[in-house]
Amino acid sequence: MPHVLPPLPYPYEALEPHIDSQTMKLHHDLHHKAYVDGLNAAEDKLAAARASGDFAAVKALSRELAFHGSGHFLHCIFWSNLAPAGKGGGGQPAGDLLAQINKDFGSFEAFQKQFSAAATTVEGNGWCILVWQGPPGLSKLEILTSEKHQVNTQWTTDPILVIDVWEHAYYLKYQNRRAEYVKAFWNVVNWSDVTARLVKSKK
Ligand code: MN3
Repeated sequence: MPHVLPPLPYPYEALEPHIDSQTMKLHHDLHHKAYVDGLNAAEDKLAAARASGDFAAVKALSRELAFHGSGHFLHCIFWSNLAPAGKGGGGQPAGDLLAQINKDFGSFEAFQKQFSAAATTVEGNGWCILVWQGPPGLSKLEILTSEKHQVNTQWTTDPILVIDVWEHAYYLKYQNRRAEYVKAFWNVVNWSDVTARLVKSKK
């Protein structure tokens, strides 16, 4: 089954003024679409290699699979992590997520400062990712960054909150002012979605 580009769960302009409509349209319709197309192409070529027994290109294809697959799946989480400000987006988390954040980071304020600092200082293209570290004995939230998203930073974790800090995610509106984009991001975080991801990961 080929992968398909999922529609945004809200209109392009829904996150204004924090994330602008033109960026959302380019980011979703062109950038995310390219990952979906690239992932399908890599899977098709790997299937052809298995059918023919010719694995001469497997090194490049494995990289394509990781690059486009990671790009596709992280963007799916990113879109669903966001919601219009004041209509599901922004504010603070509650319930299980807030309790876990307080346990692992001391307070929501301390968590938010660490996440913002980590997102702002990722070198070049990348992501800042809140993950659930699932194996028994670990069971905690951690903030990780990925400078090349084809390279996973910890294979045992589930990403539950991600921010895209590749330049295409903010350059039209914020140019080189990534810190302003990261600050605006908090106004559109959909904490219900992040909490649901945490609850599912803990099971
Ligand atoms: Mn992106």
